Amino acid sequence: EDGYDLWLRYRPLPAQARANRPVAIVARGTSSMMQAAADELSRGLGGLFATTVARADHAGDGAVVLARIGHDEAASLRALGPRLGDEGYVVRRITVAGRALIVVAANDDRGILYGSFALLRWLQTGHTLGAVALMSRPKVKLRVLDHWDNLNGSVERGYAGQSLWDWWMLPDVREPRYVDYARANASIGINGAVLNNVNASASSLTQRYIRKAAALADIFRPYGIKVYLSARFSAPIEIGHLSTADPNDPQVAAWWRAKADEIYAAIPDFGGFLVKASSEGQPGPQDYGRSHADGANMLAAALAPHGGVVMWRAFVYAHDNPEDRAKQAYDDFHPLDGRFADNVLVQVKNGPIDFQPREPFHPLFGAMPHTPLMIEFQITKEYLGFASHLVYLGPLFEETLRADTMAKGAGSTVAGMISGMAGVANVGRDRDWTGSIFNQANWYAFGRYAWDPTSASDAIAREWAAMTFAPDPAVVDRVARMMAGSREAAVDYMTPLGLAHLMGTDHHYGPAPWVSALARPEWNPVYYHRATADGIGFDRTASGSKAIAQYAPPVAQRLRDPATTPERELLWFHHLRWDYRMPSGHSLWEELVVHYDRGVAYVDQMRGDWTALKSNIDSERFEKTAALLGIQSREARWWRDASLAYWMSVNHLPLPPGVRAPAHDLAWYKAEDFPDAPGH
Ligand code: BDP
Repeated sequence: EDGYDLWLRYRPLPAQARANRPVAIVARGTSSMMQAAADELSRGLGGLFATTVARADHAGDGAVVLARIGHDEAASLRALGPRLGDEGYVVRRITVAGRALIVVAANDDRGILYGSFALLRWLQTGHTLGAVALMSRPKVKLRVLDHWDNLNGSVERGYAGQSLWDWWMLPDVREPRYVDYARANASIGINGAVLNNVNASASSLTQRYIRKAAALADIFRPYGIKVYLSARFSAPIEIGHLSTADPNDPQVAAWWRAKADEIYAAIPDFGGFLVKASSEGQPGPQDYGRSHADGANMLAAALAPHGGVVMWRAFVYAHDNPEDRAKQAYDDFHPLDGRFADNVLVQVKNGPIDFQPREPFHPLFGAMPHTPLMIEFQITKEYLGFASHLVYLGPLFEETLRADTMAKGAGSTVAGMISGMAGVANVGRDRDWTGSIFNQANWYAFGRYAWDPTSASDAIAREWAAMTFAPDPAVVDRVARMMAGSREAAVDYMTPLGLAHLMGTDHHYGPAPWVSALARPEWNPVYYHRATADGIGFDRTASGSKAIAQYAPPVAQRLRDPATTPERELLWFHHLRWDYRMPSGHSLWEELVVHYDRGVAYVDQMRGDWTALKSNIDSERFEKTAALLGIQSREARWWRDASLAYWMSVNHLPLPPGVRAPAHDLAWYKAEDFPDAPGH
């Protein structure tokens, strides 16, 4: 097995679980989505029960029936309709006219599609058909993958091969892989895909590329996935031959209206635009002295007649913000609350800097009560060891989503205030899609969290492990245990106690806390850690950048004092002396060392766990994962050693007794280079 089948493997269930066999699949409807659901059940149930489960018109005893709620075999479920809303489903074993049926019902075909996948998941995770009783509806409306794919086939921050989209061959060649991509997304409830990089090329909005995007939209449609495009703000100049892209210029607005009309003529259910503007050198409204709201609303007006939305990113920082990069998004966007059009969502990264192994929640959550917000997570592991390190992101998603902004009193969680969730995709052309088997879990977990942001990461890990390997407790327990602490381990060996942005220049691979000479201050790791002979950390209190004032008063109050700041975020908010006393009794320096060593030890433990699973896992997936864990174990040590060597060169402190010295001197680590690193 090479991992191509993801979590949709449908290998035969153990014999005793195959007792109650489904005999046929009956679809009460002819839409392409209903067909997709029935086909998936036929494939899935056929595989799981090691038999052929054919489509039929008559719902005999033992059939699986797909029906709209209140109709046909789902007539008796009518009362559940209001509880399912859009996209929700119910799967029940009911008796209709003396026949025992499994009914998958929903208000819409999308719900039936999701219910079908839920039924398969139920079986794949070791439950029996006879006991099925499922009901669920998504808590978040927009559940979107953002592909940072370029038109030349490369993927920004992609570590799983080239782009899935073969722009050259599209729209004519419709690879089966596109369908499998859509199936995988539908199985976890993802309902949108932004096809191209946020650092967008205007060409993606030309007629040539619209036709190609339309072909993908046609393939994805039966799976409930809408296509979106990243729009380059200066496209009216580059492909429209106007002299300006000023959002207040009527000609510019007219150009975007015509462009939207053209796109909708080819893709009637086009989702809308994702926009990175006035950010990291991208063109935007600020080039013309206009605000983000002016820019977003102009695009929103073009899409509104067609029902499309604008996902406007709040990832902005500029070189003339000398004080603290972490503050800028809030400073730019908070004053605009309530000024965005109804079909604009402001898309905010989970933390205020940039997808670090750990960040506190972004202060815009809770600060934009009159603006629909989307949260953006990175599924691809740009700052987390690329594709090679085993880092399960469930706990990262969970930590941010459960964070209490206190904006409207206790319980104002991030999860409760989002209208959409975007994940920067980690998929590419690798046979296993994501560069490793365990990276598939991050795609999976993202979808499950987008469906229900109050999910528990451990439950998702267990589900994924059962589907991906086997619903055998011996396998699931061990795999889930490996995953559970893997993100914390990466934080420990890379950026413990609230440190951030210490990675190598450009590629963001490996340790480089010493880098200090890059043109813009906020590109340098030293800007973030501020280590001196006296202490370490970024003072964001009133005596420093005052960034904590961007949080609601009860949160800010807690962050003001290092003693009440969560330890995991300590050096994010405070600059402390190396001999600062930690609750453990250790000095800050000793505590840092403990964390580095803990991270390394966890990786070794994961290796041990994996080795113990050898007889339970097919050889191809076993061997590749084992090799990657070997890389991770070496690189966790490298991170630890390079970091300690550097901190010691700054603080001149000895290592605590009994602690292993770095394998090399600092000069050795500084000389490391990675000409072959993706993204260099
Ligand atoms: C950073 C990436 C960069 C992206 C940028 C973004 O390093 O490649 O373009 O975020 O989100 O994480 O726009």
